[in-house]
Amino acid sequence: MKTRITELLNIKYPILQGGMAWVAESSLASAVSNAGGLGLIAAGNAPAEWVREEIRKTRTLTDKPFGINIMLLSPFAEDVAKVAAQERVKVVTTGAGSPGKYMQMWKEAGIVVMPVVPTSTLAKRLERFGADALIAEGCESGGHIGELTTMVLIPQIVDSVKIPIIAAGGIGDGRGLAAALMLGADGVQVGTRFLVAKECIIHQNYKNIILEAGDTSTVATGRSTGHPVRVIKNKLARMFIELEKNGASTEELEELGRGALAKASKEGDLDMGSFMSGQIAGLVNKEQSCEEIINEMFAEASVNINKVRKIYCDVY
Ligand code: TUI
Repeated sequence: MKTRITELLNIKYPILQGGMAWVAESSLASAVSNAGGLGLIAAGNAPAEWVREEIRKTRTLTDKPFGINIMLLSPFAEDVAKVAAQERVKVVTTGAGSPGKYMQMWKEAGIVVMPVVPTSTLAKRLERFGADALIAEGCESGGHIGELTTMVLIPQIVDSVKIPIIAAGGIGDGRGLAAALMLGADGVQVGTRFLVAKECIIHQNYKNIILEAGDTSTVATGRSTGHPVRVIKNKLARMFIELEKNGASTEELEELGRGALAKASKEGDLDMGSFMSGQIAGLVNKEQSCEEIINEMFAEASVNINKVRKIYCDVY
């Protein structure tokens, strides 16, 4: 397969693994890259030295390109940004903010930079700043989200910039992949489905919660704080929403959320963990290797694209 993304990243399939904090480390990233996609190590809120170690570990596990995802709300974002340049990682993706101030440093280090954007205004700004491609992420995604859905966001961003667009949010199988290509994307980013990958090291309770989820199992919490986060509905999510309804302060809400990602991914704490997940969790119902996931998605997309092509060839 050849798209502007496979060419830019030198990968076999135009698929990226989402930069999932407390989830995406060397095991998952190397497995996705070895399967022909682009694996990512998620820096999340981790210190820069952890990120450096994971980069080095990943290099021992794959000789294929991989990247790191920098969460710009992290207190260590600046240090992680420097580690990316020092280690000369091939690719950096960013989330939860604008990476404008780091762009020059990364470009000078020869890094391919692909920020996540939730609007076409930010897309245009980051294209001007020198982004190589953009990940347009709809609010079907898990974790920190914007306002717009993937269906409306992708074509509008595709029309507003010249650089390639990777679609994210709500893509979990070959149908979603085919749809994203139809909307004008050159590739896709997948998070939720990789949560249940065999090479993903999260607690089995987290995997089970995703495998058992239905279409209405997630909720966006934290709209009142200006940082909405999509999670699986559980005791913590309900407490959070209740507090928000009663006008709790940002500090109070932050206190409740502190450490909750680790409680989900490391301890599998079903009540008090923050199980970030996209709305597509309802169709994620089997554990597979990253290679099986990627091969199945591209085979399924091909069948669906041919089905639609046949209908159109008969008519036009
Ligand atoms: O970043 C994500 N998803 C994430 S980050 C995360 S860790 C976290 N934990 C607790 C609270 C908050 C985060 C979990 N999931 N996705 C990419 C993404 N970026 N979605 C939306 C955005 C975004 C939002 C605003 C990107 C840029 C932006 O810019 C605002 C500005 O500065 O113009």
